[in-house]
Amino acid sequence: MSGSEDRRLILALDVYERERALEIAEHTADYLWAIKVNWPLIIGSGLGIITELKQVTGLPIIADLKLADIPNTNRLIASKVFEAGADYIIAHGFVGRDSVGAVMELGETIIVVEMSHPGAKEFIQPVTDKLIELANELEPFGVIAPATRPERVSYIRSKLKHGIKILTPGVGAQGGRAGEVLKAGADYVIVGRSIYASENPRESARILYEETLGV
Ligand code: 3DU
Repeated sequence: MSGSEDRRLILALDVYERERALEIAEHTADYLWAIKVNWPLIIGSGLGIITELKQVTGLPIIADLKLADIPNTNRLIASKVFEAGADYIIAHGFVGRDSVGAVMELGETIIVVEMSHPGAKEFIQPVTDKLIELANELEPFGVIAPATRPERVSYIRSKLKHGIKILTPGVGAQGGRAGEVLKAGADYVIVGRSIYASENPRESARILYEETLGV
């Protein structure tokens, strides 16, 4: 196993229950770069789960809130979430540079430039170029791109400023493959169900981690 700086796997911990979340996090932490927390876990366990996951694993925590509101509301939400210990917040870019900027003023931000589900082709993909331009201007920590479409990840990589990371959900349950999307230019893969809903989350995380090595 390598140091955490070499790890490229992010666990999407989309369970409701605090105990289950902490147990899965503890068992898989050795193979992860970070843990991503989304609404299901925050609604099920409260915001304090961010603080606890950090304490238990020592890993960075990404709050996947997909913030998409006016600057003031984005700011009100983001300040509480960063206060709870989140290291990164995911925000939508389509709401405009002022809304994204409000989050970026408070901490490290990740902007959605394209999503992984089929419906992303309806409204998001047509404006991906604009969202990439926004990211290049604001220079966030990273962007979200679809692991289900490696050719789109290559495209986004080719347009994105050097240094902005690409994080890709959609590996496993949604059909994307870790090795393929990393080869296409992703920096990190985000995996939820294939790890937390498997018989043995630690072993599933290990297999995925091995797949990310040497790509
Ligand atoms: O499909 P999975 O179970 O591996 O979970 C993927 C996670 O990533 C989940 O939290 C989902 O809300 C998030 N996500 C996407 O799946 C696709 C996106 O474009 C953005 C986030």
